[in-house]
Amino acid sequence: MKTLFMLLVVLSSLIGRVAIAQDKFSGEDGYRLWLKYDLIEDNAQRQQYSHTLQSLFIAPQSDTTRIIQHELKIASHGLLSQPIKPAANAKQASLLMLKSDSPELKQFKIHHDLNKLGQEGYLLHSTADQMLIIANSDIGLLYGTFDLLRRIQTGQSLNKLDHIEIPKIQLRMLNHWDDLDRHTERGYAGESIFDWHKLPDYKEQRYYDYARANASIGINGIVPNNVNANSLILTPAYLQKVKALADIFRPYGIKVYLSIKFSSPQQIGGLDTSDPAEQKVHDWWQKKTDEIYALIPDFGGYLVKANSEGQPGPGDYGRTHAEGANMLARALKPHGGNVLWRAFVYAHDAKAERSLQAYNEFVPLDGKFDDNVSVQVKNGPIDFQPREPFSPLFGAMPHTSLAMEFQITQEYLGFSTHLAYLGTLYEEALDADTHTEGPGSTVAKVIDGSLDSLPLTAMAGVANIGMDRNWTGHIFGQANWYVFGRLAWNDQLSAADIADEWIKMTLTDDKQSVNTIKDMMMGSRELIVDYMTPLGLHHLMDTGHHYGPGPWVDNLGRADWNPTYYHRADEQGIGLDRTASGTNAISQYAPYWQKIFADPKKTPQELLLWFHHLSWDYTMPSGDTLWNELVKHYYHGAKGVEKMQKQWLAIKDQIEPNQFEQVKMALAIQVKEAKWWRDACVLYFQTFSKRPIPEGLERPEHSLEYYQSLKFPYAPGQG
Ligand code: GCV
Repeated sequence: MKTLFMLLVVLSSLIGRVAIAQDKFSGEDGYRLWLKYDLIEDNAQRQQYSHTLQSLFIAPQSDTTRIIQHELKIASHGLLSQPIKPAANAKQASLLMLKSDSPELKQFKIHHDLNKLGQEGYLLHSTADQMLIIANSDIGLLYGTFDLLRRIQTGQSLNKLDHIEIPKIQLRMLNHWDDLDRHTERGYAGESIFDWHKLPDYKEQRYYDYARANASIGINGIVPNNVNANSLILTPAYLQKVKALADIFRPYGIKVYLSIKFSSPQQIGGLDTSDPAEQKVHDWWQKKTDEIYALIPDFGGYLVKANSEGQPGPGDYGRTHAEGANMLARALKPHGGNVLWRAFVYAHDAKAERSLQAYNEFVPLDGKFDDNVSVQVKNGPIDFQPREPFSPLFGAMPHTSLAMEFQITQEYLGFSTHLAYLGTLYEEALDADTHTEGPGSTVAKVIDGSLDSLPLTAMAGVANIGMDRNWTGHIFGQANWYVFGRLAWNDQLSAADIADEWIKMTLTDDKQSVNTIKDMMMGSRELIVDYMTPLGLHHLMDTGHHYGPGPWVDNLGRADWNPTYYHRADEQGIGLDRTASGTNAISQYAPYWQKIFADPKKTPQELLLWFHHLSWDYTMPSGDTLWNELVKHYYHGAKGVEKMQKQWLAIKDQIEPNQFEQVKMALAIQVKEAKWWRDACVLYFQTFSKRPIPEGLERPEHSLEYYQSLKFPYAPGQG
């Protein structure tokens, strides 16, 4: 009897555990991203849309129109719980997808010049009882479909629509820093989604889902392999694998590009040089490029990291970046391909302070690049820090197409456990006014070509995508993928509006919760700036993996790898003097900014220590000393994360349990790590300032030695 009782106890506890396990992992796990299409619960709202999605006229059939039909089918089923039927003819359809040369279009009064839609634009036009999506291509129709569905998902009216959308930027690309062994450099969401070993035969469902998600936000190019490239990618076996991906992505409007190693002619081609001045090197690239196009007729082109962080490049032969880029561009030109040549360079032997180097190398080459080359520039002059001023290259090369490179993966912003909505960072960078051609010469205008009307426009985002079930590690990481795509399509959209869309499609449509989440998102990046690198500080992270604080690191092989190089804290004060009395980096900006950045009183407070070395007692606009203000920023950041945590916990009932739990767990980590950053940095800087932590602020939990002793040999994403 006793044994039976014990057995029952064990059994029931096991069942209990299973139940708990199921609870925790059941429900929405984030895989569906922003394309959930859950039933619209409000009857009136549902009815408004059910007329539009009653019957569809679309002709003729192609892989892309089949994708459109499928998308509308699942959306209609999910959002409205109704099938969308095929209409016998255009007159009877509630929703029409028409190419601009369709005979059916004649019965409608369209007052737009449809030519200007180009190959990707579309027109959404509603009449009293029909909705039209008009485009010059199937891809335009696909983009129009996702726009319509977004309007429905976010509860917008479809009445009297007459709305044209044309992407402002031609190449809207994700750059994956994924290695061929599936390790992802600076990736925090699991292994690479590209399973090179099983390609080309095994085509994961994830590839299609990934393509669909990208198409829904207008991304039209992907680079599946790391810029620290492996030359194997250009061997015949790997090109077959690349072809398999390109075939999957094509109907979604996505072209594949490849990161190439500049020394490939030697590494896989048997040549004794990769010198771009040698004809045999040109010939090798031409042959290789022709081979790629024979397999992938719409291949996008090459992305190149050259003479940077140990990568080979034209500089190895005394040639310029332009000579290297143009050699590749000429091989691609007959096929319509492009070169994205990265400006992230800091030479091994350069004496100049690091933030100056890209400008020094590239500005003299302005106008020397072929018209199918775009120089891809990181948003700031150092390296994707929580805050940087805009790179001085923007606006300084009016005769060269410049592409924007943003980082979506959070290498320097807490990996995948810190909630950081990057929409505000991207917006700040795009809206920055370079003043190079007078007021209004914004970075956005430089890269979308409207300032200098250049032939090629591009925006690239370093992807945060991996095999994690929710794609990005953090549910809110999805918002960064989303906002990148939306801004690449239209750099004038606002980060707040995009957040609004994303929240409604991904998390909840409860008004109050939407506002709470938006508030969290919009302030999140600034909190990270505060608890990691306030007032213009930068590059304070630990070595190699870049996880956690390491402002004390001063022993690395190159001076400019050390955080001490950037903060320059000493007994007198803190900050890097980039004015004329220091490195004179301000001279690379337009005179308008030079005047501002030269004077600490005029420099925006958030960039103060980027440009100036100031005394600990320097009086800040608040009247407080620099030391006190610095410490207060650190505390403000950490406190703000606790507030976010409370905000999230308060909306539990409005969020799907699994999504809720994921974010809750991540926020708990973020609260801990924000304090870690705060305490480690404040204690370290205090060794120089020798001033107390202001009254009323809690004391750090551990000693500086403790923080300095922490080691993380297996932190993810290392280079
Ligand atoms: C792909 C930083 C990162 C590297 C990255 C490099 C780059 O240095 O830490 O991992 O390499 O930028 O953008 O090329």
